[in-house]
Amino acid sequence: ESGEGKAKAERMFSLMDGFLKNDPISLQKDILDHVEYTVARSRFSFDDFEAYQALSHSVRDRLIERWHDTHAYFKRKDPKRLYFLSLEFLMGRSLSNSAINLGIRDQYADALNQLGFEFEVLAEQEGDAAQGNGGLARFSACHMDSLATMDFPAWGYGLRYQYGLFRQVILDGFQHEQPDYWLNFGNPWETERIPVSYAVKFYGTVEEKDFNGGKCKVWVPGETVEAVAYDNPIPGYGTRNTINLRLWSAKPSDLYDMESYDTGDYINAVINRQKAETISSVLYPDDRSYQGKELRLKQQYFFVSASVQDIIRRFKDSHNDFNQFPEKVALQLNDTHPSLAIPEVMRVLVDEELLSWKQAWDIVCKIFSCTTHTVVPEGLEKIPVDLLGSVLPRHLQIIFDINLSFVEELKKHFGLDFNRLSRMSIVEEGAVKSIRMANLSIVCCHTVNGVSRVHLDILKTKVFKDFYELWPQKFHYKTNGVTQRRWLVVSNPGLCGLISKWLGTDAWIRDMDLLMGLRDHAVDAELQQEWKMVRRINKIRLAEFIEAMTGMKVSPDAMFDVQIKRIHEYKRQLLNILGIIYRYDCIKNMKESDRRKVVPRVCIIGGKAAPGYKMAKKIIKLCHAVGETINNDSDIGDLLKLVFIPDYNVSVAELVIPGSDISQHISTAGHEASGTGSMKFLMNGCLLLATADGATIEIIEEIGEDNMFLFGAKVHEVPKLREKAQNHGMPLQFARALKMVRDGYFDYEDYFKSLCDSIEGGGDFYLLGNDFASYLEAQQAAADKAFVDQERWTKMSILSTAGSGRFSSDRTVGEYAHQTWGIEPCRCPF
Ligand code: CBF
Repeated sequence: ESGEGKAKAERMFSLMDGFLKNDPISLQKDILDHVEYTVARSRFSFDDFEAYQALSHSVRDRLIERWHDTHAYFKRKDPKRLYFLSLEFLMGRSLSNSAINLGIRDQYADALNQLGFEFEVLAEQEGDAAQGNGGLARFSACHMDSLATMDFPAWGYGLRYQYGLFRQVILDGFQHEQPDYWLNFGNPWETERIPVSYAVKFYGTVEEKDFNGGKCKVWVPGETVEAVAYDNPIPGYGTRNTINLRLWSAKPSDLYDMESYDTGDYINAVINRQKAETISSVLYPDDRSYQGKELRLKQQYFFVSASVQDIIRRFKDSHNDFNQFPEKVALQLNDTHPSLAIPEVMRVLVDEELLSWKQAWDIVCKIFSCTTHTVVPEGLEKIPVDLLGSVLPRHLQIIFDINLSFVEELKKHFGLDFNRLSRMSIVEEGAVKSIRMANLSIVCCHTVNGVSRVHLDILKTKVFKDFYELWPQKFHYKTNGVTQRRWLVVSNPGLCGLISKWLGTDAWIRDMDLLMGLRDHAVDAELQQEWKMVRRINKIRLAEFIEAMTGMKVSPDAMFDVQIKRIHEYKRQLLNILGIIYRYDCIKNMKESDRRKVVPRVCIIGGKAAPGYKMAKKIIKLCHAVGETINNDSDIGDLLKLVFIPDYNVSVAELVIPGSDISQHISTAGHEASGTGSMKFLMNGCLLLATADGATIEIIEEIGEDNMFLFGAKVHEVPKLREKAQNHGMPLQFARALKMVRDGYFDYEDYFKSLCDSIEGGGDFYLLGNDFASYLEAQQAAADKAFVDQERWTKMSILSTAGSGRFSSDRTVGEYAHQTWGIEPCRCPF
């Protein structure tokens, strides 16, 4: 600092009280000030929601302090930064997580108590930030938490949707979707940065201009939209580092389009300009296919363009040589959704920064890496050339140019193998000529990561086989992980306390490998007793929640058997429901003496179906229809219950997972890229009933087959079994359960006909029939039997938690940082 600057800074600092204080009186004063001045309610009269708002603002103030310090420090140290680009971030609630990561949750709880409020009750007031669909979006959220905790200099970039993932409302057992206008009640965590805004261009034409004795391309846009930054601080745990998640919101641009004003229709001109806002209005609710939608394309480019402008602006603030760019910048693409960042960086470097194509290309090849979350080629995104050419004409040219050089390279490698060339080309010829976004990413990224070991095998041998043969060194995997801060510390404080007590430290919150220490105590009677107690309290809490949500009373003595995740045919909720029908039928036909031996079960299913996914919606209805019959059958009583939890989201998961005894991860082998739900259950000491798919294969290695209930076909067996399924009948038990659905035992037989048809008659693509017998075996012979022996069950539960350390996102992020991004921690010293 210059002398003058230093003096000014000192004076500013002397005017402040220093950092905000965290003693109970200061916290109370702070909360009351926010009640009075931010929420604008009298400090003598405010309700829980207003108290929540004030409390969040008070927490946010502390986040902002750390956020500023962190960014000033990063600026000073100028480390290589990671920019994590994702179209989806499923953050859930922030209050508890932030207060815990700041290390002042208990201080706040005390302060609130003295004001007559309870921290937990206020935390319940917060709505979920549901800016994403499922696994891929939670991946982004967990990574942000780990990046901050591990002091990595990172930024997240995404889109600030006005409507997050739809709310699921169940009427007469059918799913209905309602918009989630999550901003209706304000969002205290974000800060609008009006000065941080960029013009994002669309449509128009590309013109050639003379430049420096040659030609250059100039994009003359047809529409300009303003991207305004909204910053969301992400605090690390056990560190002052607080990084930023910057989400872009679309606003009409000041660069108004003269043509609309020339019409003289002022009102319509203004209304048209207002339509710009629709770009960031709604999240696409399908987590698998979004082919060829103009709005989707605009969303992708909008957030990518604003982010790239922001990144380049930050780089240029302290550097003037683009050769240094790869030393300072790593860009991570979360799936192919942000891959337009590649032609965008090329465009900015070549057209605006006037670098040569070769210079720009060298930079691009060094800075981009991506993670793919897909298992099947059909899941890969394609954009019709006509659409791309109309919305982003200059980008289409750039992609064609990249492809031209790429195809030349291919010819050198493989000769004129036209089949291979056409499979690998970025441009897909065919009825609808399209750009293959995955091919674009692979060509330009230095590293492509899968999300589990078996996922990488599938990428190498199937999905990206051709590319793997060309560039084996590009393909890697980093098995997914989840953050223990949210999935244990926030959601299961009872178990956390117990773990820390028995390990003699809470250092595991930053170093999950320490959980292995629990293995030494797995059969200790005292720990077993305490473990059971904590788990029972969580089950009682879950039972209360179920009653509040569905009106159904369930007994915490029963085994809670849970499957919560997106509804998909490959995730096989239908297998679960058919298993329940089979169990119901068995109980119904049992003698009284046998009934007494039945382990009572509460089967809990929850999840959303994409609004246009008919089969998934039928599965939801079937679950309700079967539940209706079973739950009202007086022959069955408490021996079996089936509950559907509506509107499954992050905060519902936080409540359900700690109260589960067993959880199902039963996808057809080879279909789940990783699966992360299993990891959350595992940490919480819930036993897994699973197929050997995705990351479960690595979980088995970590905790051993004896500590879970494994069943079903293996990945390598699936193709053969599929052929067999075409020609063979179904096992009897399976056929019987299915027949009950077909024959109308649960009513709605016409509605369920196509569901039954999808598995009968040789079309059982997901191998439900094939796996049914071993599924029942795992449920009855293994799980029921183990549950009766509570000592053994508790040992398995403790060993599950003990073996979950490897599935922390801290491990995943550490691997990405060292092997892919080349970034180092940069810990703010204050
Ligand atoms: O990698 C995170 C998760 O992503 C998905 O949810 C996805 O959106 N493609 C996969 O289906 C999961 O297997 C994976 O764990």
